[in-house]
Amino acid sequence: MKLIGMLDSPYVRRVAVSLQLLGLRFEHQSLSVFRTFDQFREINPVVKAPTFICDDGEVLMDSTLILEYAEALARPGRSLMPTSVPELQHALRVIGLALAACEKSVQIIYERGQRPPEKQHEPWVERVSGQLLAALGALEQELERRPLAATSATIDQAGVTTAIVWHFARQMVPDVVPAADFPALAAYSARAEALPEFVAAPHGAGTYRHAGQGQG
Ligand SMILES: N[C@@H](CCC(=O)N[C@@H](CS)C(=O)NCC(=O)O)C(=O)O
Repeated sequence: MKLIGMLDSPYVRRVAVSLQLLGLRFEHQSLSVFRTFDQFREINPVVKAPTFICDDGEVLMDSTLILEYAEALARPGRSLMPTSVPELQHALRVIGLALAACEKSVQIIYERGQRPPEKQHEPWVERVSGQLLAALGALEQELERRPLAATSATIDQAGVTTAIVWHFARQMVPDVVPAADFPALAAYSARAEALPEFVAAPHGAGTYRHAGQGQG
C-alpha cells in the first residue's frame, strides 16, 4: 500500500498517522500537487492529495474514504472509530468540525498562494477566516466539555484529526488563528504531536518511514 502526497497536507497527515495507529504498514511518497503536478497526474489524473494505492493497484482518494478502507483492513483489531452510537455521533461531530477547519485553512492558503496579490479577494478571505474561527471555536468548546484521549493506545480519529488541524492551522495561517484564544486545542495538539505516530509523520516536506525502514 502506498500513500501519495505531502505531509504538509492535513489530509495526507491524518491518513499517515492513522495507518500507523491501526497497525498497517505502508509506503509513502511525498509528491506535491503543485510542484510535481505532472508526476502526480501519472498516478492519479485528478491530482488530489492524499491518493492511496491499494495492494492490487486500485487508486483511492479522499482521506475519509481512505480511512474507511484502512479501518476495514485493520478489523477486527484496532479501530479509531467508536462503535457505540452516542460515542460515534460525538466523534463525527468533532471530525466534521476539524475537517471544516482543514478546508477553510486550505482555502485561505490557496487564496494567498495561488493568486497574484492584485487578484486576491479580501471579502472572501474574511468570510473563510470567520468560518475557520467558528469551526475552531466549536472544537475548543467540545474539547473543554469532553476531553479527547491522547495516548497511542486510546487516541481516536476525532483526536487525530483535531490535533492535526490545529497544528496545521498554526503552521500555515498563524495570523488568522491566535493560539491564546484556543488553549485547550493548543495543549491537546502538543500532547498528540509527542506521540511516536505523529513524530514519524511530521508536518512538512519529509517522508514517513516506519520503524526499521532504512534511510535509502
Ligand atoms: N476532502 C479531501 C480534501 C483533500 C484536498 O483538498 N487536498 C489538497 C491538498 S491539502 C489537494 O489535493 N489540493 C489540490 C487540488 O485540490 O487541486 C480529503 O479529505 O482528502
